[in-house]
Amino acid sequence: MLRFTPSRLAVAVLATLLVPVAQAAELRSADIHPDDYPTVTAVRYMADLVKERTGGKTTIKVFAGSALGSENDSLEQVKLGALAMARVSSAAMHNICQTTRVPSLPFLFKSTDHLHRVLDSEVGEEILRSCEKAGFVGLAWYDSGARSMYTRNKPVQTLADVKGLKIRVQQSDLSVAMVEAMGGNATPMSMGEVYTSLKTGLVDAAENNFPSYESAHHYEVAKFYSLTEHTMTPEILVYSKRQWDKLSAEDQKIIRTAAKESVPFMRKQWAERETKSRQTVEKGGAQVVQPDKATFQAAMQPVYARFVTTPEMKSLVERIQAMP
Ligand code: GTR
Repeated sequence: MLRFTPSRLAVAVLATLLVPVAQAAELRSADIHPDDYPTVTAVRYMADLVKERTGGKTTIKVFAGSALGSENDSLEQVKLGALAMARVSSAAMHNICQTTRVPSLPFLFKSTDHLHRVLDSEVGEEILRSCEKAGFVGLAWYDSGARSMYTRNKPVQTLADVKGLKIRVQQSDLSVAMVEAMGGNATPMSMGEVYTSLKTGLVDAAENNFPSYESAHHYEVAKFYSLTEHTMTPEILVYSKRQWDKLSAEDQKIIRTAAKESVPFMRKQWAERETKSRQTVEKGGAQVVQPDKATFQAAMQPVYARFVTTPEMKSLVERIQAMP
């Protein structure tokens, strides 16, 4: 009679099937910016912390330079759970998770310090948490400075100069409303289309911070940068709720903590990059103009009436305005 004697190999195979082995996971994160941009270096910094703290078990690979598509494409993938993370402008979340509109409201923050205090406070956390029901775990806010208007043909010195200009804006109702309140014709499109649109004259103007104006080469085709500083829309790092719910509590904690720890790193990089980018664009021929900001601010007031409508939004705005 044949007797089955398990070989050593069979025992080993059986053991691996029965003993739960910690699975190595490579998470993917998307960013439209190039490798050296502070949002990208910050997520890579976070990735190093996660790798170290999980003993190499969990790694995060950052796909920079729009390798995974536009911000809207990435958010769709994150929502479906096909992509773990995306670093996007919070404007890309405006129509998905309405409270993210709050920190983009025009002329809301008194200073960069005020912005940091708000984003680091319970208000910032509340807004991040509010996106979970839409399928996004908000991990952190990153800096994005202030956005200002830049034009191809003539500098914007006063509000009257904006009238009738075709201006590219981010794909958000609030971004459209802000430019319309200034008297411009808003043309929403993704960041990847802006350079060509400015170059060919499809639009007359766009608006962004110095680092994006520089790294996307917009300054080469729209030379007048007017310091309207009308919004301080921050960047946001979101994680797929679908994927999040599959993580162990320990991994969730490691990822959350590492994301938070990447914030001071990012802020330092950001401050340096803002200065450097301004120098680069000025050397490259851009003219920086100081407009009459008060008229811009006054023109934006109707935007509050239209977008700050729910008790939740009103309370967030009041708490921000009351913060030193
Ligand atoms: C940049 C931001 C990007 C992108 C871009 C835009 O400041 O970092 O994520 O949203 O603006 O204007 O589309």
